[in-house]
Amino acid sequence: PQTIYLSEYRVPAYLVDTVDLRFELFEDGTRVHSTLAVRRNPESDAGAAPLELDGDSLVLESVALDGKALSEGEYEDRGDKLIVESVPEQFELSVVTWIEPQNNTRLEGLYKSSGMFCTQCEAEGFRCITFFPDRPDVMSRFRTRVEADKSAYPVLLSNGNDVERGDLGEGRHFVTWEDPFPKPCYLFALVAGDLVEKRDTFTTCSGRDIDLRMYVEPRNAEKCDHAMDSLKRSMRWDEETYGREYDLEIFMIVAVDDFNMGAMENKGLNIFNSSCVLASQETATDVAFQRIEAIVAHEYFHNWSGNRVTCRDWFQLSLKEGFTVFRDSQFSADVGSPTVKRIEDVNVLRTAQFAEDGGPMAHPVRPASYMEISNFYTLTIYEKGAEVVRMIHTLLGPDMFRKGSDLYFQRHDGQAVTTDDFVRAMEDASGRDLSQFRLWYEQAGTPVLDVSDEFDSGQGIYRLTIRQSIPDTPGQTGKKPQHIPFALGLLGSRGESLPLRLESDSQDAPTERVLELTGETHVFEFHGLNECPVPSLLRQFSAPVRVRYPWTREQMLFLMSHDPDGFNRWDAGQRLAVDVIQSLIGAPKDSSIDARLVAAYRHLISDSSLDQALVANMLQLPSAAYLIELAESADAPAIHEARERVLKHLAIALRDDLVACYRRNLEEGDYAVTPEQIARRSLRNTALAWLLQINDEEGRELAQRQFRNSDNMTDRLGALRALVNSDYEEDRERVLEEFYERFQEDPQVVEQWFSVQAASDRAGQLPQIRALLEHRAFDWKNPNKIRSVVGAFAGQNLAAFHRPDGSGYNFLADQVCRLDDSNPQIAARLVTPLTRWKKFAPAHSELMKSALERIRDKSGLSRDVYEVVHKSLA
Ligand code: B3K
Ligand code: ZN
Repeated sequence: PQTIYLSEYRVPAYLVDTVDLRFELFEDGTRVHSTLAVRRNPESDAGAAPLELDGDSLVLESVALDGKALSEGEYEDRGDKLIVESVPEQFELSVVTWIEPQNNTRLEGLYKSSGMFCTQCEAEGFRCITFFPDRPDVMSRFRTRVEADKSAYPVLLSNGNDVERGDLGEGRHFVTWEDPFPKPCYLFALVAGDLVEKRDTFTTCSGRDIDLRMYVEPRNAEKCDHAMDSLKRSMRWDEETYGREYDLEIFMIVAVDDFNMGAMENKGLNIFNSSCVLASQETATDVAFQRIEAIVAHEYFHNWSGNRVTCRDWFQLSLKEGFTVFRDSQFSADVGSPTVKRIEDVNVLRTAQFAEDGGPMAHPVRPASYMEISNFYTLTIYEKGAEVVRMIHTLLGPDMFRKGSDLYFQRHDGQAVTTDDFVRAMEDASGRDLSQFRLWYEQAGTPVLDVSDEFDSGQGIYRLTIRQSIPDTPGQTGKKPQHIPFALGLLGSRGESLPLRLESDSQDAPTERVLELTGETHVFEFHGLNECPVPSLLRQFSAPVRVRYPWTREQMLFLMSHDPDGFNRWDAGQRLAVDVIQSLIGAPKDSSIDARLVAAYRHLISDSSLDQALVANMLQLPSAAYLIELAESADAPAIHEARERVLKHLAIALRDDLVACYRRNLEEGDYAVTPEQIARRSLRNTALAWLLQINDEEGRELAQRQFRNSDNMTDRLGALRALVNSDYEEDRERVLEEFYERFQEDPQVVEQWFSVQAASDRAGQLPQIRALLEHRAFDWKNPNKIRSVVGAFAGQNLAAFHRPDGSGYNFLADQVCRLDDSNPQIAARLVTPLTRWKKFAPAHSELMKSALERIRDKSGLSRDVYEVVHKSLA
């Protein structure tokens, strides 16, 4: 496969002003008629170059130029390109292609999912529909006519407004859609199916009534309310927070079962993975409710950050993704608990994005090259990209940031631009110089901050030294220091916040500051202190960096209960738990566990005056994945064992407190997804999980009762998970069976049922995983099912995946090879755990590497998997 370089970007030689599409949908294939109004790009120096259109898996039926059919000598069909050698300055090109959506298992372009037609065009799926300059800097106005059998496909949708509809005879009908906004073809969408429609309206800030419509299969009609409410909240929030009003008369959401990712922001017609949009109290957990709200918001926010202002090329992907993730996380923080939202985001970032940034696929937020763009929809582009925008927000402050975003939207409305344009708008609006800050887009790798301190009691000066370094990553060495906002506070011995008096300061200094690190080393002196303070570093995780500081356990315990920054309280607790678990890795079985950890957890569990949402998060021990990420040479089974030991130790010591905590959090009114109720459910389910780790009979009874009687999926699944992960083998079998019996008709619930098993070291050993793959509810064509079994096994069931005999690795390699032919995008995603082979102790890493080599040697490897595997082995 070829590598594409940012440095080779050239403006398009031809532009397409309008696109007229006509789809004839049939059961054995689809005929696509396309007419493009093409003209030479005045900004291109390519002159009278041949016209080149992208294509993939198309059967070309005819080509005509200005209404005149071209004969075969007048164009060249190379499969991946249609080339017309000589074209006038301005012309109309008509192309007819034949495609087979019913056989499309890659789920890119036009395909079928449970009987309906749907599309996925980002990044390069439109070329699987018709020949077209498939690049985001070609923006066109689309008119789309969809024709299909009326009884099988009563609903026919595309972008924009429906302008015409009618019957065609022989039981067929058509609808024509017109999208007034020029857009790149990756935002094109088409849906045809037998769907029910849910309607609502939203009145915008300027008083326009927007038609909101959700389209789902009839059996899902009752699972739309939450998404619809989330949509209305998002629309209001974007008006209030960013001054962004919706621009079309209709906004549509469609749910489809077979989808490669979460959802897609097609103009006016968002398409969602069913699991990211459908919810009811009985079938969706709190986590699912929150995820749906966040994804609905994310896709909606793209209407401005992505659609009205789009990307010039795919290297700029984070322009829309990083910014939109930042926007959706602000939204979630505003409608829920800001501290908890920050904790969740940082957990993902530190566990998974840091691992990516330290591994063989590490790349900058704005990559310089790629082979397959689908592989670059990564945690770095999305989450680190969002952190970069968050840092701009921190450096500029909310008001200047808003001025910057206003300027960005106004200046670039209707354009395809770069991350640099975004930063420039922020600079121009605020007057700040972000030239060094731009390195965050160019340099890969997680910066490390080595922090040391000393207290000069004679002068009352606390001296903080911060040294910055950025590790080498593939293809990048000798990096320059970056511009890092570093928020901190200092605490006195009674837990009080001390004034941060930098030398030059007057008397009333603030108790929190954002220091700006720009050089390799900085020394900060804080004056007027009577005692050595306890530093609270990197509050709110103000930058995506690793902080190294020689914390003592006393300091961690102190911050855990005194830091006014909720995020840092949680972080101190995590650090303490990490420290305790790490000290037990490979230690003798009878080595003691620090009693202060137990005392700290007891305090958290029993003091109900604490913020319960924060407590619910503080009780979660650091995940095995995070502990692996922190390790130099990870011994996964030993890490898993040490973590389990600590958990059991805590559960035994706190047994009575856990039962009391469970009972205290039992009562609540009608089910609602509020931070308070989420915290209660989380606390009681954590208590259950812990009690079942120590075979507690009372816990077992509580779990069984909760499993049968709960009125919501959070509690039912919590009880199921606790029982499945216990030693009560008969209970495990029984509840799994009962659960399946009850919910077998609901794919979203069956997915959860699969992943509870696949992620469990009790229910998810290899023979059981193989049995799940044979289960009648499993479907190799459905990405959600694959993720819930194979993905959950390799990503969450670390004990089983990292078995010393390498069987877990080989299993994964087999599944990747199997999927590579049918769905390369999903196959390439599944490889991820193996790409981390260098992180593990030699016995494991050798076996992981040879599993990768087996994948590499498969014949006819897709470009997607090729890139990941070859870069990982390099
Ligand atoms: N923009 C899409 C992701 C498309 C992925 C293509 N492989 C969803 C989103 O980020 O909103
Ligand atoms: Zn997005």
